[in-house]
Amino acid sequence: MYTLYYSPGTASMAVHLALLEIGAPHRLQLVDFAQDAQHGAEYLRLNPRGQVPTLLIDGVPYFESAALLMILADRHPEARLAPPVASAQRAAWYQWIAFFASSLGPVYRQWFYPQELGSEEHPPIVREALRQRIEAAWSLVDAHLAAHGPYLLGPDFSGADLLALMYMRWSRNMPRPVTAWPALRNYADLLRSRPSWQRMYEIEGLTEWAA
Ligand SMILES: N[C@@H](CCC(=O)N[C@@H](CS)C(=O)NCC(=O)O)C(=O)O
Repeated sequence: MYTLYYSPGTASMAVHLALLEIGAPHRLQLVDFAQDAQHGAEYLRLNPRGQVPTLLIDGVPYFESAALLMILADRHPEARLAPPVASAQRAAWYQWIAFFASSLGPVYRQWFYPQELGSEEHPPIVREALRQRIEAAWSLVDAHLAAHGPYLLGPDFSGADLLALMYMRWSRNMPRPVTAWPALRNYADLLRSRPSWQRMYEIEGLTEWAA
């Protein structure tokens, strides 16, 4: 049994999707951002970063969405969220997960949390720099998908696509949402037609960017 500490539409989404794809029994525990519950003493004992997601596995808490996705893929090989270890596909799987976690995750964080860079609102020069970095990352993914899609690993869906989908959704109110890139648009539509996406929307109570 797993317990996922989550908040709707946030970085817990990729892990929630993975649990649904796997069909693994799990319990959801809302971390109420409106109450600043992520910074409460009880939650900080589980996740000293004060962020979601946290996943309890056999009572032990782990954090970082990309890591949680990889852990779940390893624990449930029958769900085929990860290609076989040491295969060329597995190498590409690591590459894309690391790419999203390192090239997009932190930059999105800076975009959405300007106070962590020292101001309530980004000065235009900082906002522009972040915008360019986010769009450069998406341009790279778009070119890859146009040449080698429809999924990150080509013909086969994998857990890396769940991480990509979460980050794609976060672009919806940005100057250039991912749906403005042709291959990314098709990719988003393909992934949003999965039952796990629709189920996750119902459970988390989301409406925007449903499909
Ligand atoms: N690198 C982390 C980022 C987690 C993160 O930034 N979570 C945000 C929601 S998307 C959060 O918990 N925000 C609340 C806060 O920082 O107070 C991951 O991928 O798990």
